[in-house]
Amino acid sequence: PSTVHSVTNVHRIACIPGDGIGVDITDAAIHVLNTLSATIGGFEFAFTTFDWSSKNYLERGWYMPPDGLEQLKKFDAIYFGAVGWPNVPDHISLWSLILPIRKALNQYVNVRPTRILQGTKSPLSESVCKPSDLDWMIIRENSEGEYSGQGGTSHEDSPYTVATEVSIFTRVGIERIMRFAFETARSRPRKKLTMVTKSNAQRHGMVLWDKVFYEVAKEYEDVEIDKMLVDAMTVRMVLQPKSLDTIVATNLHADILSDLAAALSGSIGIAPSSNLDPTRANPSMFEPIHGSAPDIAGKGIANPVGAFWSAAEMVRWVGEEKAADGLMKAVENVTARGVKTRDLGGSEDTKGVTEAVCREIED
Ligand code: GGG
Repeated sequence: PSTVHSVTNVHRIACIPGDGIGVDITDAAIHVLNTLSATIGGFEFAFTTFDWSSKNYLERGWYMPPDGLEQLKKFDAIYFGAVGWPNVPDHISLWSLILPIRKALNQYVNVRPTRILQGTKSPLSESVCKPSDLDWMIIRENSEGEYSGQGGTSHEDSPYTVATEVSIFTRVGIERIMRFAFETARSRPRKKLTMVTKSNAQRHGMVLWDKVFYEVAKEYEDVEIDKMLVDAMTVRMVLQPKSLDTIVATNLHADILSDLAAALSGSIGIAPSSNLDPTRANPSMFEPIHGSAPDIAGKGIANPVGAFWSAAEMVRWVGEEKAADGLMKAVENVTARGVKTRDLGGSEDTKGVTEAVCREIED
């Protein structure tokens, strides 16, 4: 008799639940991912959880141990919950955890897809935005710009305090994000890329940003392009959502625009993000875009959909395309049936939505 060998791919995942509802939704995501691998078969996840949080910082004085970044390099991907807690200044928590990880692991692209899921609604009226009108792919530069961390403060605690926050834009940094954005736009049906800038007021970095955009555009003649100032862009997102498809913007601009995008698609609770090292030399990191929401932390009512969508993007990145599609289909079947948390107009809690998604995967 012949022996049948079944091959199981094991994907090593570092989990950093972080703070507040980050813990609630990471638990939910792990449960769903385990259900997914057990149901589909052929792959599994080996999760290692790291308690790198503001609680840790308040008790021990550090978020990550000194070799934390080296530890993360041993994994295939990182799943991140949220960071931020009332007793720790936000710039300390961000600069102790999430920003060093993005920078050290060369995650220079942040991808933020936005669309209206079945059974959910945009706050925009139907005359402006039918469900199919809002389908955007926001590409955020994730390594430099306004988040370069350069600057300083002098004459502190005096009326003459001076603080500088230096935005750094490099040709290499701009070129690589533009190429990623053009490739993304080319891969989508509409082949359309809108570049966001503020080069009328910011006359150095943003002018270089524009210049490199038009240079790279010459390599992508099949992609339709346009340019928007960031202030006008907010208006266009609200009044003409259908006119947009792929969007590329700086670290700060895309951070702000993607929160607006999430709200226009129904709730910030559904929005996913992928921090990618496209070279794949380092693990990429997947996290919902929402923060730690201390006011509802531990109450079991956080919306886990952004966490599931981020998990689906992670599953796709590690090569399990079919499973990723299956997970997103399960999530949308659940929202379509009206099983939703309160932010989406439903009455379910985190556990109710999570169990419903698991049952949908198993069916
Ligand atoms: N899960 C995302 C999170 O914790 N976000 C907190 C935040 O403000 N992040 C800033 C950023 O994404 O740059």
